[in-house]
Amino acid sequence: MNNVSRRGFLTGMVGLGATAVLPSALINTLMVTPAKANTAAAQDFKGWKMSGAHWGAFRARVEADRVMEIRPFEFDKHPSDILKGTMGVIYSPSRVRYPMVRLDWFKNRHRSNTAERGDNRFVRVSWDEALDLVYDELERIQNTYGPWALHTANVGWRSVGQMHSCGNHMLRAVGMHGRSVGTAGDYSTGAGQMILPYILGSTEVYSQGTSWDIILKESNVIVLWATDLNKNLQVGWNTETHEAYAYLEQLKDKVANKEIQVISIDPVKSKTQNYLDCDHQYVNPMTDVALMLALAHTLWKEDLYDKKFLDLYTLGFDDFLPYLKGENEDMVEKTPEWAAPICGVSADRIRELARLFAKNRTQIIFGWAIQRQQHGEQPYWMGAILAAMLGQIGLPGGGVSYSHHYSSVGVSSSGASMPGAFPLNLDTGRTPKHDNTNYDGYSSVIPVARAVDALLEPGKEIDFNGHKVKLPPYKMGIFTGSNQWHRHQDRNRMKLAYRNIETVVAVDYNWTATCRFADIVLPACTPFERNDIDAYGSYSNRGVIAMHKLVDPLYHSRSDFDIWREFCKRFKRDIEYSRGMTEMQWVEQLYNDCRIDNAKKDFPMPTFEEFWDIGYVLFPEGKPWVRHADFREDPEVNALGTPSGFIEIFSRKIARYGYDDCKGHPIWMEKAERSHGGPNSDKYPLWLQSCHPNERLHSQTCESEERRAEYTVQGREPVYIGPVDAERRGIKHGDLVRVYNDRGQLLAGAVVSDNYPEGIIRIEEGAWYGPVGPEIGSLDTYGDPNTLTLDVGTSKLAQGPSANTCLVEIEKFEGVAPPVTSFGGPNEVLPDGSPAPKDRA
Ligand SMILES: Nc1nc2c(c(=O)[nH]1)N[C@H]1C(S)=C(S)[C@@H](COP(=O)(O)OP(=O)(O)OC[C@H]3O[C@@H](n4cnc5c(=O)[nH]c(N)nc54)[C@H](O)[C@@H]3O)O[C@H]1N2
Ligand SMILES: Nc1nc2c(c(=O)[nH]1)N[C@H]1C(S)=C(S)[C@@H](COP(=O)(O)OP(=O)(O)OC[C@H]3O[C@@H](n4cnc5c(=O)[nH]c(N)nc54)[C@H](O)[C@@H]3O)O[C@H]1N2
Ligand SMILES: [Mo]
Repeated sequence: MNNVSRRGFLTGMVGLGATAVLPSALINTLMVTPAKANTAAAQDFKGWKMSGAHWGAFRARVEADRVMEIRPFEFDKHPSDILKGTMGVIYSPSRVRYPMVRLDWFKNRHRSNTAERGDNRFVRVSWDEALDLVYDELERIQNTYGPWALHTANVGWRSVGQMHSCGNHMLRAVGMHGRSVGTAGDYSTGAGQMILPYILGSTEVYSQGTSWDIILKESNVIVLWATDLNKNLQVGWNTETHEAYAYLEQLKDKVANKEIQVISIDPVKSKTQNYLDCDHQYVNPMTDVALMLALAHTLWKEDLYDKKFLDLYTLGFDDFLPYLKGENEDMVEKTPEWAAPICGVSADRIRELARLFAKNRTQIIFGWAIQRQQHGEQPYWMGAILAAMLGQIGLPGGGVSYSHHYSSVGVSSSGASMPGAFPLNLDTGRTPKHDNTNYDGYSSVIPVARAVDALLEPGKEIDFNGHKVKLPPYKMGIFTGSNQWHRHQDRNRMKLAYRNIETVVAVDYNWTATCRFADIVLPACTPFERNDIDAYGSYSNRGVIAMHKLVDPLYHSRSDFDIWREFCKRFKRDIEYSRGMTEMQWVEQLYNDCRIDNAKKDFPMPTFEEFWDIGYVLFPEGKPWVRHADFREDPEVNALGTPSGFIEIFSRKIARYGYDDCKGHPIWMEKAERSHGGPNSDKYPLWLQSCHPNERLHSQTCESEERRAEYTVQGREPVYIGPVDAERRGIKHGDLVRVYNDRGQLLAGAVVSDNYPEGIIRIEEGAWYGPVGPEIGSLDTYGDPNTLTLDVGTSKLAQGPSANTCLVEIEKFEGVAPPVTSFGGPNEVLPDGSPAPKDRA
């Protein structure tokens, strides 16, 4: 999700949010004294610098150009432990120290032996050499092939900071040179963001949700459906405030006092379920649609559904009902008795839940993992239908949400404007050096998760959201601010695919597997080695944060801005690229533009100098807000963005596409592989869920040695397993294990936990890939779950990633374990292949 798309949704949201009208005097107080903060603590930070990360704002004590200590920003009352990994990112032994070129590429350029990719032998070059190589390659690509041969894959969790947003820098600079193949969608919500505009009129996944104040006051029942708030609210798209945790504390009290009943519908006992000590409703993995259909069936059969709501606000219930009744498609009635053996919830319990939801003010809250699986569109659609049948959409504390686990959604927006970003597009009227729009019949935009397919099935035509996409067999890829060799599924398939690509450029500050599998690696500095500015609170718009440069760029690293400006010198467009401005001039301008905007909205801000000195500006909380309330109030005036303006239970538009895996209404479909009696479970009985890490942000901070020491087992990534499955295989807590299927194999360290029922294990995504060697099938020495995951699109509609559709087996590892190869950077060699001397500066 690049900066533009996510902020784009936010801008839309701000318009809907309430603008707080408060006396200026109060705002001024809030500007200088953090609201609700421990002000005594603020005094201790004299001389400390301020910065921010996805995992929170912080203060840093710096001495003699070295960061000595990091502490959470005093406004942050629920700082995340991920902060503990920050110093280990800066001072990681895995830092990219110099521009590096893969040995065989150094010798043979684009005709290199691509099967050697991943052997990690690299030659050090100067910055000038490296940027010349990148430039020469781009010239060659544009002259020999054209824009279809270049893939710019910037979509990822690049660091916070509006000025240095590294994807923007790469896209603007490379865009000045020539056009390329871009991406649509993202790995987070591939299926969700495509399906929900047809059903509810917006992506919903990136929308502000009903305020927690209101939920806590009005809801009697909260259904946490596949969502782990306490774990996932640790990070935000902009510098995270962690304000949502204050509401989770209140919710915990209300659960204890039996004021609100919370039910977590999840195959595992989540961190949130444990924290709230709320009800846990087990469900077999990937079978939620069957459970939802049976809930809907009960509501219909027992006449518990809201006919008036369906009449006034929805379309197509009558087209859906025959499927529920078993009068078409599979001719099976979707009774609780039908669903029970599929989803593992008893028929009586299903009826009980349906009655409970109908009788109470019920707020359904979905997470995103449930759509990161095959047919991931279906549970979201069926969830909306369930909420529509309950008739509470648009009521305070009722209805359905798809975003409350993300970036403090549900904390009311202040209504203030946030700073803009360094532009990613060319300035108006400018064209690229190679002004070629001829893609030779290939698509210029491909679904992001199908980028590996493009290399393996060149020219293949696929369906995507109502149109055809012809996959371009691109020859060169540029990665920045994303770690493709963590985020994408099925490593061995990737290895094969990458043999078909001539040149890969990676820009990063730490030597990820994406660097290891690249040809030219450019060392960026970390966000803590440059000056920047960021929004504080992605949806709450709580304030603006200064990101003071803590130390100078380490080794030979440079800021992304400096890297791409130097690149642009090669075709004399560096002044145009930077608009002749320095880093600090940009930071100041982004602040001042924001200040002008906010003055108009009666949110006064101090001068830039004052702001930079204090380190932050804070705005007061906005008014609580109810999602879809305006639509409920007047569905004609405030029509939804769906084709009809109503909630679409049946979508004529999707039906017309004629897809077999996403029809006109939600359908229960079997998966390619599924545990608990589903396909392939005889051979591989365990479902591997690769949820988002509690300890990290994806692959970020995995490079921190101190942080890793806190959670690894025998130096390997943990695999969480239940006691029954562990005992059956003779596996004990702390054992080294091999996890495998037909797609790959990895080593991990067993953590036996009661949170995991039989047939379910977890390895968190983002564990750094460390193969023994470049060969296909090679053992991963550390525990990247994407060594094992399935790489298929969710459906013809969204083509999203299906990481959570994955079966494996696990065994105790016997023998001598190979050392972990993931960390510590490249094996530096001289051009003749001999080891480079260790002591070079
Ligand atoms: N199996 C499985 N796979 C998954 C998921 C899953 O649930 N299961 N989840 C998916 C999801 S939702 C997501 S969002 C993706 C995340 O995938 P990514 O966004 O690719 O993951 P990150 O680890 O955050 O990678 C960001 C990279 O950018 C680098 N970086 C950070 N800041 C800068 C900067 O300023 N400049 C430069 N040049 N580089 C920088 C970091 O060092 C890091 O290598 O993973 C997806 N993959
Ligand atoms: N600490 C931390 N927080 C993060 C991130 C991070 O890397 N670290 N990443 C951020 C990003 S980019 C994203 S996209 C979000 C991801 O947010 P999500 O995708 O919602 O997060 P996950 O942790 O993968 O899964 C949430 C829950 O879904 C459950 N689940 C999985 N499959 C099923 C199923 O088939 N049925 C049911 N009922 N439940 C299921 C899991 O057991 C888990 O408890 O998190 C964000 N927050
Ligand atoms: Mo994500």
